[in-house]
Amino acid sequence: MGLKEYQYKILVVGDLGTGKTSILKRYIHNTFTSNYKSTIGVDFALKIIQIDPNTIVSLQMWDIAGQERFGSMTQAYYRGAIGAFIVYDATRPLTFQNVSRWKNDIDTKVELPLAWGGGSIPVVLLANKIDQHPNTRSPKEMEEFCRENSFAQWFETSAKENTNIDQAAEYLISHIVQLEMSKQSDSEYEVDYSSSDSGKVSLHDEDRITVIKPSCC
Ligand SMILES: Nc1nc2c(ncn2[C@@H]2O[C@H](COP(=O)(O)OP(=O)(O)OP(=O)(O)O)[C@@H](O)[C@H]2O)c(=O)[nH]1
Ligand SMILES: [Mg+2]
Repeated sequence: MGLKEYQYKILVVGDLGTGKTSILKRYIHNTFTSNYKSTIGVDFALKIIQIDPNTIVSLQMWDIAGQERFGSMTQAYYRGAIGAFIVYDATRPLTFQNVSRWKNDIDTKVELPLAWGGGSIPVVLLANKIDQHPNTRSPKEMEEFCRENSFAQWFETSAKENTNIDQAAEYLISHIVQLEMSKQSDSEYEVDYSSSDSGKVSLHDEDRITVIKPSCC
């Protein structure tokens, strides 16, 4: 049996300074810095993981600057995404207030491929910086919020202390893989870099990327 490779574009969005870049740096390079260098436009990073002996998943993580706040550019950045993280800062309640606006922005601008049945992409909510401040919302409130706003799951994270970053990523990836398996049981979905629709992504498609840097870090 040949090696199957899936490629998923994952968005990381949320307000300015909530820790999106730090979460990606932790996930991909296992590093952290307290220096804040705000992302401009969009940045991206790649991570390849083997989920079983025959399956490789290649993740394109799109780190979208908080300053892009629901702006006209996000539509271009979101295109072809198959999952997302929305990050808020547990030390700054205002960043939680914008979570539903980010969710709405994603829901109105990107859909799962038609081959997967369309509909909203799975989104996982991250309450970051819990090393600095406990999440002010109880698990019950978080669950209720996620149900009402159609989040797939939520996690309390710390990029600084490496809390729940891998777990959140694993959750989202396995959720996407399950979606793909359930929707694609008849016709197998193969990665194709030549087309921009149905979740396939070309990093060189200038229609969709205005600012590209070689890596997020
Ligand atoms: N204590 C603590 N600080 C964090 C954590 N995550 C990020 N930070 C700090 O928060 C600041 C902002 O982090 P970034 O990762 O740059 O935030 P961002 O969401 O990418 O910000 P923009 O690119 O401007 O949208 C930096 O000083 C980080 O060191 C965390 O889990 N704990
Ligand atoms: Mg950033």
